[in-house]
This record gives sequence, structure tokens and C-alpha cells, in this order.
Amino acid sequence: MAPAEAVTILIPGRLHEHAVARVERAFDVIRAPRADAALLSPADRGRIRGIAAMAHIDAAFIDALPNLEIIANFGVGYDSVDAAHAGRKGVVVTNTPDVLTEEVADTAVGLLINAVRELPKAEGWLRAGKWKSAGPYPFTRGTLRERTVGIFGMGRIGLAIARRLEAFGLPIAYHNRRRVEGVGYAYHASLLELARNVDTLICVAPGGAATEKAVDAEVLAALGPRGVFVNIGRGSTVDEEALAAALANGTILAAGLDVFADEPNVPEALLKAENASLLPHVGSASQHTRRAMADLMADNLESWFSGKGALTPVAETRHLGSLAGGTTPVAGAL
Ligand code: 8YV
Repeated sequence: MAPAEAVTILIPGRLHEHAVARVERAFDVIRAPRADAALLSPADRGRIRGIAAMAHIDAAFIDALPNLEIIANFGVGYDSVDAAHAGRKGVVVTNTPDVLTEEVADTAVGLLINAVRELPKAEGWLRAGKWKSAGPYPFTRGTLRERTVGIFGMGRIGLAIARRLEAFGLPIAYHNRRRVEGVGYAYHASLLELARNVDTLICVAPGGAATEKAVDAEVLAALGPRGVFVNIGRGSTVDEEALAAALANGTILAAGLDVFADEPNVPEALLKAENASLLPHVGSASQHTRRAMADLMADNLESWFSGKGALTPVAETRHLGSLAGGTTPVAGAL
């Protein structure tokens, strides 16, 4: 795109360096440590027409920018942005779907296998010299064999995980805000009902008020003592205290967690849980996929300011105009 010097984009906080380079190439850029109106002069607040961010953007900040047209979010999950408020104010919000689907699904399957087969612990055993000194790593209590998998959030990523696990020979069921058209897996109308019918629960649900602590003590108990819980969506979806208790007292067998409620702060009780496999939110974090996300974020801004509409607007702001041909996400799923 030809440089549109007149358009000013705000980048609050840290952002992928390729995304920054692309945005700087096409627009005037203002950087700020975070999305806080007090950090911007009145003149700058008036100039800003777009935001490129992986930061918390609340209603007050949107209201403080009178000429804001678009918030391009780095990530498929956009619970950090008040998209409903943006939609009401005529500000389009975009995210980065599709380009990270397969990567995140790969990570989810890896995390599940780590949780049941204890592969990180087995590697630790080898590296610590215990294979030589103490013998083979103990047989794992967990296995993928004879499991039934429930997926909470049957969107693009949920479907990609389901397809992989189907190939592993595992039956799949799901819960989603609504039954998903064209998906043949068994549907359960509530998360609790899903948990009662499976022993392996994979959470791919978005964050936000609707899913806050949805995976609670009752859901975990319903999975039973063979239960395995994997979270690749958002930490806010889980009652972490209840999860740590369920892991400690054998209510469930194991967990695999890539996301936490207050990142990068992981609760001490989860750090201590020997039967939890923990990752530092790396679901999409390959160089390949993060670059694709950066490109899609920049493409959204360029498309919008060329008058062609947003490429991947989120549901709450789709009425503000998008390019024909954009994918239609499943409500309530990533
Ligand atoms: C990113 C994610 O790590 O896309 C998402 O929703 O959680 C991840 O892919 C995150 O958005 C940026 O840090």
C-alpha cells in the first residue's frame, strides 16, 4: 500500500516487530507504553484513527479517541478489547483468525499428550541421569487409549483439534453456545452435561464475562478420577483454585495448561501440581504463525484505510463493513 501519511495509528505496549514494521511502513505511528488516554496529548488523541495492539483496550480509552475507526487486535481472542462498546461507537475491531488455527491445534494435542503420558517429566528423568541411576521412567497412569474427548468451544480451532483427535481414534463430543451446523460430533447443551459424558475436556472457549470460571469444581468433578483437562483458550475460563484442588486431591488425573487467568503469574498451587503440564502461552508462538498474524493485522488496517473494509472484523462489529468473502466465525468459539 502507498504510504498514507495522513493516517495515524497508535501502537500501545509491545507488539510483534514485523507488525510494527508493516504499520510504520504504511502509516504515521504513535507509540505509547499502554492504552491510557492520560499518556497522550489532546492533539494526538484527535489524530489517532486506528490502533494496532495486543493490549487491553477498554471503553474509556475508545471514548477518549474521537476519530478512532478501527482497532486491529493481534490474536484471535479479543477479550482484552471492549468490542461491544467499539461496535456501538462505530469502531470496527479485527482479530487474526484462521492463520493460527493449525498451530494452536497442534499445541493442544501436544499438551494433551504431555499431560497424559508425562513426556516433559520423562525427559527430565533422562536429563537428570535417572535412567542410568534409577532405571526406566515409571509407566504412566495416563494414556490416550480409551478416552472420550469433549471440546468446549467448537470454532475453527476446536474443529482442527477434533479432526486431529479423530485420527487418533478417539470419540469426540462438544459444547458450544449453539450447536454448530455441519458438525457431526455429539452436542451437549451445557458444559456440565458434556463433562459428565467425557473424561477429557479441552477448552478452546474465548475469554470474557460469558465464560468466566465456567470450568468450575462441579465440571471438574464430572470428568471423574480419569479426568484430564486441557486449556488452550483463556485462563479466565477456569476456576484455577478449584482446578488446583482437583489436581491435588485426585478429583481428576491430570491437566495441560497453556493459558492462565493472570499471565504471566501462575498460581503457586498449579506450579506445585506434579500432574499438570504447564506452558507459557505458546499456542500460536512459532515464528511462522506469529508473522502470519502480524501480516493479517497490518492487512486489516491497510484494507480499511484503502476504503475496502476490514478483512476479519469480529462479530460485534461486523455490521460496520467487511470485505465480502471473509470467514464467518462460530459464535462463542475461537
Ligand atoms: C496470542 C492468543 O498469543 O490469538 C490468541 O488469542 O492467545 C495467542 O495466539 C496472543 O493473542 C498475543 O499474545
